[in-house]
Amino acid sequence: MKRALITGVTGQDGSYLTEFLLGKDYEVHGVVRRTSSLDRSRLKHLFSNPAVYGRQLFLHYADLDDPTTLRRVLFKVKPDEIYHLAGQSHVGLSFEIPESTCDLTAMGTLRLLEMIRDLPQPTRLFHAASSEIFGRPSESPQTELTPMLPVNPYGCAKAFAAQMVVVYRTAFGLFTCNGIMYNHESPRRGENFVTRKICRAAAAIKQGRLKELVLGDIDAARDWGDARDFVRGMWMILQQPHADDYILATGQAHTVRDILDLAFGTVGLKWSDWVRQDPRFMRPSESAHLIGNPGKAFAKLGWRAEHRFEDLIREMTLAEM
Ligand code: GDR
Repeated sequence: MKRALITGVTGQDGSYLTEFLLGKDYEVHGVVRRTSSLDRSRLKHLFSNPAVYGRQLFLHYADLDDPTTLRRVLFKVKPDEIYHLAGQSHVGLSFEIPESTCDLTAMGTLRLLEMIRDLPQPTRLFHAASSEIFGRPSESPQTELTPMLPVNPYGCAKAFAAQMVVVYRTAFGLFTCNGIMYNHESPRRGENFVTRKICRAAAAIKQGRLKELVLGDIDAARDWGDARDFVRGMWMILQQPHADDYILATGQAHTVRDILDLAFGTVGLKWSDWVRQDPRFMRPSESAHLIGNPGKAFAKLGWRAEHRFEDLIREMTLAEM
């Protein structure tokens, strides 16, 4: 039985990855912050299953900004694979709290790399990097070789962390990999991200619980995929004979307007009757042309995004109903 350790286990990706790895017969260890909210709703169904929790799934308290706690967990668990998903993941918020974003996302990853370097037994690391490292890229779609040009504090933190993952791989020979992941969504997406915010609002307006939806830039375009495809990609990246970096993306761009069309269309409403734009939700600098070329992941891993964007937005809206 392989043993996996997941940071950020209570998040959208952490919860799907936990299910995926349990399905592959892994022993799964999740790291949770003692200070974080007790919202573990995404994993509740597993915690309440005595055949799983405490037998195949375990939780440990540790914190990326408290290295001793994390080191202790690493030495105790001795994971074969580490999936590093934790961090402050909201781009808009990173303009408000740049220092803690960088401390957690950039320095937190470096601290983890330092611990892995000291481990007596070898382990494999997957780091959840982001398309935001490209910011306003010189080419579109982007590949693993496109230069990093982040335009927000979150992107800078991820660029630092992703490059450190490469440094530790090349300088110290560690099995450390980046998944350069484009946006990926699901009914478990956090409520502040635009897909979930829209799907939730469409359902609430339809049911008379909300009067309007206030958004930022509705012409913004992104490469939106399905989180369940992405966690499969994370695992595939760590099963390769050699450590490497891979873009995980659909290769197709949609706009916020497309999400509005699909979500409000699902509940039989015209979004323009209910949506208002407000500078409050506009970002001081907006990333652009973020479309990923997943060709390497397909050629080397056999990975591709299987879910369709249209089905995903409909599913997310119906889940809110
Ligand atoms: P993003 O996701 O910043 O791409 O980062 P988000 O859903 O927040 O924004 C997507 C696009 O929608 C525009 N937008 C709004 N966004 C939010 N959150 N709220 C609004 O009201 C709104 N109106 C318009 C944004 O400006 C943007 O263009 C996500 C995160 O998961 C990161 O952690 C991850 O690294 C990247 O995707 C890839």
